This record gives sequence, structure tokens and C-alpha cells, in this order.
Amino acid sequence: MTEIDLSADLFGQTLTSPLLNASGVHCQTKEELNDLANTSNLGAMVTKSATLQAREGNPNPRYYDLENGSINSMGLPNLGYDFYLDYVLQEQTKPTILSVAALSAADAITLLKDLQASDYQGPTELNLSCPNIVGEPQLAYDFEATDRVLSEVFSFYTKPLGVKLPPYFDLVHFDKIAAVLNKYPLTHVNTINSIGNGLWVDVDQEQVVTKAKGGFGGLGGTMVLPTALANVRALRQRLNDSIKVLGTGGVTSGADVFAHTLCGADLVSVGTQVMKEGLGIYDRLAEELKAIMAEKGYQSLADFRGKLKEL
Ligand code: ERO
Repeated sequence: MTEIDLSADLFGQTLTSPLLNASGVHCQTKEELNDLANTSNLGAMVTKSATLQAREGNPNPRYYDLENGSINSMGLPNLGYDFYLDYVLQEQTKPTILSVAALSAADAITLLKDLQASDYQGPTELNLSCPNIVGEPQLAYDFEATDRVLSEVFSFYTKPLGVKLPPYFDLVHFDKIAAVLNKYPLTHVNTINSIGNGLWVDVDQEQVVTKAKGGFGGLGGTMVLPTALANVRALRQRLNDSIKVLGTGGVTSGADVFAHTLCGADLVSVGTQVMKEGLGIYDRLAEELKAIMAEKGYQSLADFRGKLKEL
């Protein structure tokens, strides 16, 4: 039998697997990043979104495990941009996407100007969709503001850059964000971030389960899978071919990775289920994906990527 090939491409680098961690999960400290580097069947890794200054994040409790997913209100805890830049420059042993976030458009420009001037040549992802910063909107829900920021960024930034998007729920919004993104030489979009501002109620205690923002927080895990698949599919159908789509959201099985790929995902990230199951999940997902491909007679991801059938 021909060996099944899970290799994938990260902007010119060949990966042994299409699987990534979702930013925020097991990627904040040096130890966690090193764990990811040593995880088999994790093709590439993504850092916790970095801000110019290190942040403590929101008060605890800020992550809560749900039966069909998770709710988080982490508030962007991170060791600061300098730490993550140093990591990708000095320590990285596996292909890595440097994720960056900003509390304002001005901060985003300052950070990316520094990155442009640095020795770093690798891929970066600008997070336009953090749902958990008190008093800050998710930028990518404002199409004009997103256009303004990207216009300014690409007036000076020449290195590989993609964006992390929030989920959209209306076909008109897919059209609008794709029209903005198609104006720029983006390497990729990563879709979706958590579904922002969900709420869970502990009925016994009659209270919310996370502290910041009165309990409103980002939803992940199984419950977001259909939304994630819709966003991957809708954006793949609208974006320039040169913009890769990284599918994130709701993956718990090899079948879910297969579904993301059928919708058009070039790479697939796992978040909540890594929290639930640990880093061993990547071996399981790769085995399950290979078993599905073998049964269907597919040898590589390209055999079925984007080939979702309609009725
Ligand atoms: O609260 C966070 O740190 C956070 N949680 C998410 O679900 N998505 C994010 O993008 C994010 C922070 C950037």
C-alpha cells in the first residue's frame, strides 16, 4: 500500500503534518513553546499573541471547561513581543508563526515597524480578533478600520504576514471582509478565533464561570465546529488563491481535520481539545486522518482539499 502523505506547506516550508496549535493554547512560556517543538505530528507551531508590553491578563477564573467546548476570558496574558521575537530568532526548532496583537492600531504599527526592521524573516500573524480585552472591540468586525490598518501596515511591511479573524455569521460580511483582505499581499487568514462574548451559567451556583467582563468570554471546542467550517469554506470561496486559509475551531477528531481540509483549509489548528487532552492529541489526529484517507483512497491532502461537494 502506498504510504499516506500528510505533508503540507507553510509559505514555502514543507511541514510533516498540517496540524498546528491554536494560538493561546500551550504557547505562552518558553517551556510550553519547547514542548510544542517536541510534539510529534504537530507540523508547525504558533506563539501566544504578543503585545508590545508583557501582560498579566484578566483575573482568574479565566478559562472554563465545558462539556462541548470551553469559554475563556484570558485577556491576552503574554510575556511581551521582545520575548517571542527572541524565541523565534534564537530558539525555534520547528516552523513557527509569530502571533502578534495590539491594543490599538498605533501599537500594531509600532510593533510591525519593529518587526520589519528586525532580522526575523518568518511568518507573522496579526490577531485582529481578540474578544477579551476590556473596553476594546474586535477590530476585524469593523471593515473600514481593518482596511485602514492593513493599508498602513502594507505601506512599509514586506515580510510574510497573515491575519487572525473572528467568526462571521452573515454572507454579506464574508463578502465585505474578503473584499478588504484581497487588496493586500497577505500570506494567509486564520479562521476562526473563538466565538466572542458567549456566556455560560453554572445553574447550581446561579453564577457565571469566568470573572472578567461579567462572565462574557470566547467560545471554543466542538460547539464552534460548524461556524469554523463555514468560515473556512466561505473565505476560501472568496479570497485570492495566493491567500492561504488556516482552519481553526472545533477539531476533536481526524474526521474534523478532514472536514476543515475539504472546506479548503491548508493547515488546521487545534485549541480547546489540546487543553482537554494534552499534546498527545496530535498523534491521534494524524492516525485518524490517515485512516480516513486510506479508506477513501486518498494519498495526499491535495487530493481532497477544497473539494467539498454541494447537493
Ligand atoms: O483572552 C485571550 O487572551 C484571547 N482569547 C481568545 O479566545 N482569543 C484571543 O485572540 C485572545 C487574545 C488575543
